[in-house]
Amino acid sequence: MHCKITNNKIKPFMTFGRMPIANGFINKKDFKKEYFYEMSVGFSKKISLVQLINHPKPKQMFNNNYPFFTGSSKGMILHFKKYASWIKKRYMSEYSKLIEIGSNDGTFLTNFKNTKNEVLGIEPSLNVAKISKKKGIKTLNKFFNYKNVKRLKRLKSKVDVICGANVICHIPDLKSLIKGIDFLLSKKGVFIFEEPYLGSMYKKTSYDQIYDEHIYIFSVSSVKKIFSIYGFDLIDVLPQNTHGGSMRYIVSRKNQNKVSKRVSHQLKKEKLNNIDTIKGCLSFKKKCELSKKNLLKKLNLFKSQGKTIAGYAATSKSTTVLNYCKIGTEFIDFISDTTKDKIGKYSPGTHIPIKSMNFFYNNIPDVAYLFAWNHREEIFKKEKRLKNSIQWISHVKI
Ligand code: JHZ
Repeated sequence: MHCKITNNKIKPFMTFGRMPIANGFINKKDFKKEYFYEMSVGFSKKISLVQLINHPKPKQMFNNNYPFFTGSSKGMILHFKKYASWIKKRYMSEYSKLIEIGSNDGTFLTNFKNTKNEVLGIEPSLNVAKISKKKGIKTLNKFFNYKNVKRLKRLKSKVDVICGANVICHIPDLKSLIKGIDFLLSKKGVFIFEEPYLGSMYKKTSYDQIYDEHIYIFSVSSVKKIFSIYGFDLIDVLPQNTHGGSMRYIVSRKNQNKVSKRVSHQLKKEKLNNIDTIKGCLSFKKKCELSKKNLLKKLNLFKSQGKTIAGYAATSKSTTVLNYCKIGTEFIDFISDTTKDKIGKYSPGTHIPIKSMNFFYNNIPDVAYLFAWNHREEIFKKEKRLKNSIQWISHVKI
């Protein structure tokens, strides 16, 4: 077991058992050929990085029927609008060039319409890339890696901003990603990305951030160490509320931009909370085991009281909760979701039927498991009418 970046030995610290593809919502006829792998996590001491030990190949996950659309949350649409205007103000001028890695349905890049900026989205899943193209956004349907990027000769050393959100942790070969960034980025250019934050995951015991697509759970310590190997500085960090607690990282070529005090401040905080050592991993493992025990106790109690339970939002994260805790239709009758591509299918591994939101409103359960706990404000606002008549639960505090 070796670190995907340093090739040093890594310390496995927890297994979640047999896992299917997190976004592999499945038709009944395909149950028998469902793919599983052992989902374990390890810690690379040299770069303080939490990473998956085994995972499916990127093409198994980011295929032409990828069922996650960034625009499925109003809160995220607003977040990306603000993110875009922050980037424009801080790092761009009238004619700057920008590339987004994993541009999905174009939710972020649409904010650059009606500007003179040259923007390009790079997105491997054809179905979502098509939506972005329909919005008039220039989109390259490819994985962002050095092999594909070096073909963009016209943009060599010309791009002022390369960015991504909830996507860099999806890329197993970070070396190739950074080589691609090195090829495209201008001398003073910046690479900005935001991802679920290890510190928030530890704090909330939100172990459902770990699934096949999330190969790495980054922290300020790990990002600083990874990029310094390749001649880049971590110049700023900004905590975000999105996805249950994320961190925005800003990286640039060595000694080209001033390093903000926020970096050393966050590093100190991480040291204090054992986020940069195996100690943090081991206490997280204990908290996960306790969380699983408590959740099963709670669900068994509801069932003994004859209560009905349904899931709200068939998130990728729910695949980890359901498979790790072994929760199937004996507990949860159905999960309702707004995504057309998921409705009518079954949850990966545990085969709970995925239904529409109308089905939920016509079959109001006694208890709703909020799998999209990260969107709770948006959802509770929308479900005001049901907020107090249903008992809402989750494995994290909601
Ligand atoms: P949401 C995905 O994770 C996958 P998921 C990915 N790997 C990642 O990193 C994050 O996003 C960013 C439904 N929903 O955003 C729609 C409702 O039904 O927590 C979607 O199916 N009603 C790229 O899947 C799902 O939730 C609602 O009101 O864990 C999206 O869940 C809302 C707001 C969402 O991401």
